[in-house]
Amino acid sequence: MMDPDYLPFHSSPSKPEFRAPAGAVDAHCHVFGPADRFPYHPKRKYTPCDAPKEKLFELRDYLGFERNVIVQASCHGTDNAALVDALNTAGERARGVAVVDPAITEDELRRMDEAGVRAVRFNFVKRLVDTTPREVFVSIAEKIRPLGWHIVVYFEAPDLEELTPFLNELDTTIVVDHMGRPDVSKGVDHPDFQRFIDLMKNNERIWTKVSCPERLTQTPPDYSDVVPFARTLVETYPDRVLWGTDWPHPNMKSHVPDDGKLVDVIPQIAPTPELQKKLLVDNPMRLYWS
Ligand code: 0GY
Repeated sequence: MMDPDYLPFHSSPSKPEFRAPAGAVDAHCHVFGPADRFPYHPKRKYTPCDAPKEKLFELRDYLGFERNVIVQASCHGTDNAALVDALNTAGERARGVAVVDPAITEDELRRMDEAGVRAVRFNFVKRLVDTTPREVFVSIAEKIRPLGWHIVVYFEAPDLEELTPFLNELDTTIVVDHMGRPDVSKGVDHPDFQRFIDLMKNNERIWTKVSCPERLTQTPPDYSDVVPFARTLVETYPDRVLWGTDWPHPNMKSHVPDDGKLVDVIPQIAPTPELQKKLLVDNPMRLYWS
């Protein structure tokens, strides 16, 4: 049973006005369960509403997208079975980001690679996971190196300063989820967001997802306060940005996002067809499909 205060995903999102370019990739989304086939992890911090692969692929088509990058979420812990099952169904139309235990074998990693996994996720968000010692992350980074995978990191803005040396030591491509979760009430020029811009300036291996206005906004469901943050990153680092719906939007408290409306934010954050193609097609294809 899902948590009593858990908000399920939107049952009838609007059709977006924005038409994504051919081959567009939703580079941040999840599959949850169904729990009777893929039970949630015993150590999870929340129990979501099932969000099975069929619903994700239906939404992909409805929104006018071609491909998904499916990210393992904390409610499934290090059991990537639902993710791998979705990847096997989607074939070339999906890639995956797994969460793994340091004891994982080379064989298990190779099987995930064959299914389409191309990265591991390191989660630093304390409300979602217990703290993982840095040595554990380092040993996972070593293990995935032969496969050429990259690392996706999820943290919140106050953690960035302390995390920066660690991120710079990881000598692989790193993708930061949701722009490092800035406090948008502080504005783009605030030292906190400038620190994030500098991180990307000083380290060309760092990419980010300009996703999650629904979590970052102070004025839901109006996402305009988040637009300047995403647009600054898209215009400054057009070749290192990705976009995703974040469907099915776990742990939303303020409102249930309408995925069509989230797609309609794209032309505000990537105002030209050139920027839109980089964000939605060229960048994710380079990172996940080449
Ligand atoms: C997201 C954000 C959240 C959850 C997870 O792994 C997760 O459970 O990523 C969140 O609650 O902010 O990216 O889906």
